Amino acid sequence: MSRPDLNMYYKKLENQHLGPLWEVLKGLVPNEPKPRAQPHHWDFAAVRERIIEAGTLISAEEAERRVLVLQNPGLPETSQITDTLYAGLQLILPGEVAPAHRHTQSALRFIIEGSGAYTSVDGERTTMHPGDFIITPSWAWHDHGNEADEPVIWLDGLDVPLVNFLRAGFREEHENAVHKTVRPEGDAMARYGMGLVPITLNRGGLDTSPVFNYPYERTREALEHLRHDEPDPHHGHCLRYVNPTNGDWAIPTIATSMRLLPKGFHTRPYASTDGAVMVVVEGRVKVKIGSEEFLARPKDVLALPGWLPYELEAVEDTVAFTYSDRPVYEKLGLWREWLG
Ligand code: 1HN
Repeated sequence: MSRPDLNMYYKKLENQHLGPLWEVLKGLVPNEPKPRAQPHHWDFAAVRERIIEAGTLISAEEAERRVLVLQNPGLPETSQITDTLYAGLQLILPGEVAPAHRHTQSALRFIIEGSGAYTSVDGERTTMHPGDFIITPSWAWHDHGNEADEPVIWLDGLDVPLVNFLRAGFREEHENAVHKTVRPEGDAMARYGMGLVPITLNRGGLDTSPVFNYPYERTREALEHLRHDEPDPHHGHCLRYVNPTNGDWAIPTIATSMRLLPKGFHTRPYASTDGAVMVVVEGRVKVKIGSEEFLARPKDVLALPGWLPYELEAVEDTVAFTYSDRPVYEKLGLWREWLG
């Protein structure tokens, strides 16, 4: 039905920077979340070719960070893997340095391939191994380097879309490409990662876990011990990475966890308001997200949009890492889950 009177009225409103709520109300306040992100699977073997090719075209120093962004097909040109998260795959070749900078966005590195590169966080280095979960806290100086003899590839996960939405992004370049080492490797682990913390630590703890490398070897061992339990019907054997100073998630804006799914185990359908990114570490797993199905292998990455039910079926014993922005939803009273 054409309403010339209304259309003329809307023109007048527009000129005065006004708008009729009744035209947009249902979109502003949906019955339930409608993520723009789509379920997606990145096959690592295919992506790896493009990453190695990038290594022949641009240096880490020139690129500042040599990264291929995982772009969700439902969110073109946003550099987003879900509606609120960023993901990219970074390559550093032997002898290269990715120069020191800092920003208010929090970052995680999940090591995919290669050993012996390091990342330095506020002057302490940690050596990377596949499966390690490494943290760069908000506003911490960080640079990466590869003093080993093989390429190293990791997944970067950041809260970039969220920080940009909040207009809270700040960055600085360090005057030196490589931050000077001020503490020996292992210092943070010794102080905070052994079930002990300094007696002088404030009881409220620290926002971000001071343990900035959670080595895969230890995570894998912990999961192995859970095998004699019944797996949780929705999560399998799943452990969350914890900030030892306050018991909260290791990063204040990003939840991280690692799960073991025994061969043949099939999770019940599960959905939650937070969007998530999954990386397969070991095994082979059928992943059903909404109405789409993928077969995922080690190093493959999956985008799990929020509020879309997913199921996992382990074809072999499977280990998978997941990160999401659940802590933000929780802190804002917006976290909901659906157990199918
Ligand atoms: C960043 O600082 C790194 O430090 C990687 O390695 C990816 C993506 C967006 C913004 C900052 C890094 C990034 C990033």
